[in-house]
Amino acid sequence: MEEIYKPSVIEQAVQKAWEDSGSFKAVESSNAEKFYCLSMFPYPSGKLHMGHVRNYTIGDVISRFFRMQGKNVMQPMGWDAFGLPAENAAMQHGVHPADWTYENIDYMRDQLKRLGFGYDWDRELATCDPSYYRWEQWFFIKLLEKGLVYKKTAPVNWCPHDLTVLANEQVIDGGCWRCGTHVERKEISQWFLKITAYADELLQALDGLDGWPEQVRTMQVNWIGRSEGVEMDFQVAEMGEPLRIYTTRPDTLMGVTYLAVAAEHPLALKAAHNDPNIAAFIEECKVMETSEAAMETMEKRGVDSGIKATHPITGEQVPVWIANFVLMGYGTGAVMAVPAHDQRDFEFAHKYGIPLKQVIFAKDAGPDDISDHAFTDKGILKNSGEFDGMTSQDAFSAIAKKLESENKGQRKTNFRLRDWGVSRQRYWGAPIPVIYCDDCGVVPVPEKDLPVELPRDVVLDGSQSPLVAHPTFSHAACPKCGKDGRRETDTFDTFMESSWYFARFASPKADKMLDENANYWLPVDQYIGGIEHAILHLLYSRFFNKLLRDEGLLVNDEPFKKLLTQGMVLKDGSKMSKSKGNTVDPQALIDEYGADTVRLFIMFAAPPEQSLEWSDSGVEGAFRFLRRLWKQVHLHVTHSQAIPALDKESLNSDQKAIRRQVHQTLDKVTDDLGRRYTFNTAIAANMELLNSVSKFSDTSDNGLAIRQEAFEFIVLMLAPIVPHICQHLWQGLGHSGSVITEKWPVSDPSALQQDELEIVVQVNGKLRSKILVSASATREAIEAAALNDEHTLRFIDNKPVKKIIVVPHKLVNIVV
Ligand code: HQ5
Ligand code: ZN
Repeated sequence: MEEIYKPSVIEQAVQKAWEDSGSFKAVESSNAEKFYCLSMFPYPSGKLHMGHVRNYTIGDVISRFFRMQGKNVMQPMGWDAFGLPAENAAMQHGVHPADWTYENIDYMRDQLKRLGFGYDWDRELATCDPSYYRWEQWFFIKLLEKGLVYKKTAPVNWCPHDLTVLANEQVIDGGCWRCGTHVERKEISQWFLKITAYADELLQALDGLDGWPEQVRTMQVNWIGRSEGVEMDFQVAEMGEPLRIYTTRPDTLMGVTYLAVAAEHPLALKAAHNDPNIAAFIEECKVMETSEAAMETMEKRGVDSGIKATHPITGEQVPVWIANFVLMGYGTGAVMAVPAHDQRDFEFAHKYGIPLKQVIFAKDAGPDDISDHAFTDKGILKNSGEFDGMTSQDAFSAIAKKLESENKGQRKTNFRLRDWGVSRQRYWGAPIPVIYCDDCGVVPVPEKDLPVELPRDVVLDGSQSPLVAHPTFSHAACPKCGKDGRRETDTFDTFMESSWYFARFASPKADKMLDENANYWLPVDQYIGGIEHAILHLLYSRFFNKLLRDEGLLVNDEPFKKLLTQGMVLKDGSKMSKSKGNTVDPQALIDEYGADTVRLFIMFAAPPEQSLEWSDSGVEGAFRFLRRLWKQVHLHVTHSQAIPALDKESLNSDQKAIRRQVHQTLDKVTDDLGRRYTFNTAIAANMELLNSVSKFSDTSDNGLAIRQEAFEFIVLMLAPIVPHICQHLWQGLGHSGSVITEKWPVSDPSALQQDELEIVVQVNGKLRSKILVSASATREAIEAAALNDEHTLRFIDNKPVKKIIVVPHKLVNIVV
């Protein structure tokens, strides 16, 4: 064993040995329990960020720990390779998105290998590979045939100058990111996946996900947003159809003073016919962002349509307004407005001088004044005719019942969740596999013609969609009748690819979407990733898992048994990011200190779910610890030729004490790594143990044997975290095999046994002394020992003892 710790030399040697022996190749086996550990796969954006390093180190530590515990572990890695960044890079640097992507993949793959992550690289996949997305296209067609996919018009952000659709992040202060032209709202026909058909199951099943953080489950509950309400019709004389609205507050129905409809609503278009002001307002509404965030914060504006609707209970005529905050694609495109009891309606009514009618009052004379804001609590009804005096809750039922009996409405459960729009008018994505025919309509591409490959020869200049502009891509014969048809030029949202990659990793080479190995490995036992995916990715994956199940490809209901959401990596208190210029490049640190130091620092600096503040001195400290560990082991092995066997029967109390610490530490670390995932305290315990062992200078046979055991345990316990150095130390300690194939040690009960216990002595409830008593001492013996203790006696001060309370193994309280 070398005297000096040289990480760059040993790490590469260990990595080569792993690679040569296929150490992390996972095979299906019936002997050991499987353990599928997955970290969220990266966008190949260029190089690894420290956040990736944190995410992937956590996954690797868990994988290596469970492997040592005897599990059949599978840990894969791949690339979430489609998406906008590749197109942007192409435009900025004149490089093809495919080349950019694959170059990044090569670089980042090297970085991951250099960090020593134990991936089964035979399972690697890139979602931009046609052999991957062909199955996504195949599955989409299955869903289309089942009616779980449909087309409808939906608004997009449109740049009238560049003639292109913009993603929400390409709209900056309402303007196009490239040319600054004011972005318009445009309705275009797009593909949707019917996730709402699974809304109930997606909600119910959250209860069973007890391995998920409560916070994530709550976020999904809110996102799905199940509500109980009433759907009802307001008759409109001018229109062929009544206005249908939905409310979760039917108790406020008697307080309705207007209705509001979307600018695209047929009623609005009708009103615009004879009123140029209305027509102008509708035009203005087209020039508007559509993101939920933008809708929330924009100025609420509207115009009176001049049309009246009939209140379903009072028969009153209420005005119908056209408003920019009502969207056609959302619900029915019409809402009832109760300005006295809804803040948005309140502000709108004030702005346009629409009257308010208060119908809900605080139950017990609480504040219900509506002079400067709406009263949104539930309460008691007044000004509500036959419903006066009812509670909001009773009024809900009474009003619903009345509407139902008069055929004007009914109770309805609604979901906030919308169907998932998967069309993107972009180049770098998986083509949507359908062909449009004038005679046959929408025709799916036949299975034998899959994949529909993305053409390479495109012009990316930011204007138009490259696939629309492509000379041949959109020309395709109708698969049904053979006539000239038009190929779909939209591509899939990249969340489509990340919604099933976890399953493909389990059958990566199958000549179908998934084979039986998917059911061997799934569900993922431990999933690790950022909280930013708490809603969309994790919901879409759960949805896809259910779709795959219902297609007969999977048996499980849920994809991820346990979820760990790691915290952010911060520098100087804020998130490390390029734009803030506060990033730390992992590569430079790996080069300087080695992978083990980076891994150790990142696992030591904070518990995994909390944010981690970067610290250069912390990195230094991690390196120094590894150097100290190396030195201590080196010292030990150079001073002991043959290690004598431990004679447990003849240990003195110092030897017993240090051995007890070794085995106690093992129990603690086992719990920290395998159950609590508090890697930081596991490391701290090993640091303390190393300190004690360094001070333990006993050179007797038993002393040497104890030190050998202690070092072996430390090396085994740290192996999941710093595997390279541990591999070398393991060999240094005299073992020929590889530490990754070692079994996790088990503590020796006799080592844990304690002969003497420290007991706290209180006098009148105040801590006054500590005494050592035999672990098997009787109550009487403990009392006697306490009354003999000189500190205790000083505080008793010859006063008569009234009572002695003994809490076994813990304390004695003497009352005087
Ligand atoms: C982090 C950072 C950067 C990253 N491809 C998607 C993705 O988020 C994942 C798909 C399953 C939808 C974490 C991030 C995520 C993982 C990969 N990370 N800090 N890719 N600065 O490359 O913590 O939370 O952006 O779990 O690394 O991130 S990614
Ligand atoms: Zn046809």
